[in-house]
This record gives sequence, structure tokens and C-alpha cells, in this order.
Amino acid sequence: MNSEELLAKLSECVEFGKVNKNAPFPPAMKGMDGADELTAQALEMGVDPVDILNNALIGAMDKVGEKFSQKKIFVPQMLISAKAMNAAMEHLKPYFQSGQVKRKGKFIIGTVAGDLHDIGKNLVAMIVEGAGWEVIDLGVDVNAAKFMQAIDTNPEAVVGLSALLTTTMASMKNIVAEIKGKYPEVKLIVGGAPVTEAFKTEIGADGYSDDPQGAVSYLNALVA
Ligand code: B1M
Repeated sequence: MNSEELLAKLSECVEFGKVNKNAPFPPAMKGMDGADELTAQALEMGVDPVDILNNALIGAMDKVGEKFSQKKIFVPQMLISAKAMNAAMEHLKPYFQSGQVKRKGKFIIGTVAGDLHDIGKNLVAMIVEGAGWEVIDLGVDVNAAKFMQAIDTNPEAVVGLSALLTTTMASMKNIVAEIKGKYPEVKLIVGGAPVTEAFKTEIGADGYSDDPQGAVSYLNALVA
């Protein structure tokens, strides 16, 4: 298999939720290598981790989202795809985190209250950490009180909020208002699939990015 074929196969594993070779699901792929093995093979072959992410994994999750919208698949299939994506991400993590020699500052990140999506947030955390920032990851379903507790202990930190649901964009708006009300000087960057530059401006956040690299650029500009 050449690297293109390998990435196509990996993408299929994430799309259909084939986590690893031993996984019995999906039955049609029984006994075949899964996301776990194929990611390891791609890295061994010398494929750039960024290409693995962009050309195999993210596209697969987009297809999963499309099929969910069209009611061709349901939550369990989305979950198993997320599990396959996470199996792949475990291999990529060390590459994204390897630039952490000196710290440029602190970055608190969380997925906002009511929202349990963490794949994108984890990616942002990983890549920001790799770019030399100390990352304090509060996890998912994080309310304003939890963000503010972290700010109390790390008043110099920049704060990142992620939201994947249109419903939790309202939660993001409230959290930004609460944080800005108490800590007007704290810089807030927002992101996540439904979030836009216009929404950032509307809710009074300071930064917006639609991908992890943009978050890094925003953070680095603050300490340049
Ligand atoms: Co959900 N889900 N989900 N889901 N899910 C979406 C988001 C959805 C678009 C699918 C669809 O309908 N097409 C839809 C939202 C629709 C909407 O609001 N308009 C949806 C829905 C409806 C739901 C439920 C309500 C389903 C239900 O229960 N009926 C439910 C909600 C649960 C909850 O949160 N309360 C739900 C549940 C789930 C699972 C748990 C099954 C699972 C999540 C597992 C997990 O995260 N551990 C899941 C999944 C996997 C998805 C999709 C398929 C994939 C999300 C993902 O991981 N993408 C998603 C469809 C889609 O996005 N294509 C969908 C890959 C990831 C790398 O991208 O997270 O966008 P993303 O992150 C990007 C950028 O956005 C950016 O950088 C990342 C890398 O490029 N970014 C930032 C993210 N945060 C950032 C922060 C920044 C900067 C950039 O600065 C701070």
C-alpha cells in the first residue's frame, strides 16, 4: 500500500468506526487493521502527522457529520467514529506536543457548558502545547464558574472556549459575558465549527480561529 492508499484506508476506518484490528465493529471490516494500526503504519512510512490529520482524519469526521445530518447514521455510530479518531490521535499526540521546551505563557481551554464534543478542543490544546504554551485543559461541559476558578489561579492566562453545537453558542456567549464582567483584562479566544468571526465580535470575545494553527497565531501575537 502506498501512502495515499493508506490514508484513504485510515479515513475509511474513522468514517466507519474501525478502532483497531481486534475490534469486532463494523462486521464487514472484521480482522482488518483499524485506525490504531494504520496511523502507526503511516507514521512509520514517514507521512507527515499534519497530512494524516488533514487528509484522513478530519475529512472522515466531516463525512460522519454529513451522514448524521442526513439521518443515515445515529449517535452510536458517531461515538464509535470518535473512538477511532481518538485511537489515531494517540499516535499523533507526541508529534504535536514535541515543541514544548520553553513556555510562552498559559492557555486555559475548555468546551463550554452543555457541550460534550472534545476532539477539536483536544486538537487545539495539543497544538498550542506543541507551540510552547502551558495548557490547562478543563475538559468538556465547562461552566463560567469553572473557567473563573482557573483564571483565579492563573490570572495571566489566555482563555480558549470551544463550542460545537449551535445551542451551546448561547452558553459560550454567557460564559464570555461572565468572564469579561469579572476579568475585563483577560484575553478570550473562541472557536469550534459553528463559531464565526462575526459571532466572536457579537459576544465580545477578543480572538477567533477556525483551526488550531490560527489559535497559535493569535496567542503568539499576544507575546510577540
Ligand atoms: Co455531535 N454534532 N452531537 N457528537 N458531532 C455535530 C457537531 C453536528 C454538526 C453533526 C451534524 O448534525 N451534522 C451536530 C451539531 C448541529 C448543530 O448544532 N447545528 C451534532 C449534534 C446534533 C450532536 C448531538 C445533539 C446528537 C444527539 O444527541 N442527538 C449530541 C450533543 C451532545 C452534547 O455535546 N451535549 C452529539 C454528540 C456527539 C458524540 C458524543 C456522539 C460525538 C462527540 C465525541 C467527542 O467529541 N468525544 C459527536 C461527533 C463526533 C460529532 C461530529 C460528527 C464530529 C465532531 C468532530 O470531532 N469533528 C460533528 C459533525 C462535524 O463536525 N463534522 C457533530 C472533528 C474536529 C477535529 O473538528 O470539533 O470542529 P472540530 O474542531 C476543529 C475546529 O472547529 C477548530 O479546530 C478543530 C480542528 O480543526 N476548533 C477551534 C474547535 N475548537 C476550537 C477552539 C479554538 C479554535 C479553534 O479556540 C479556542
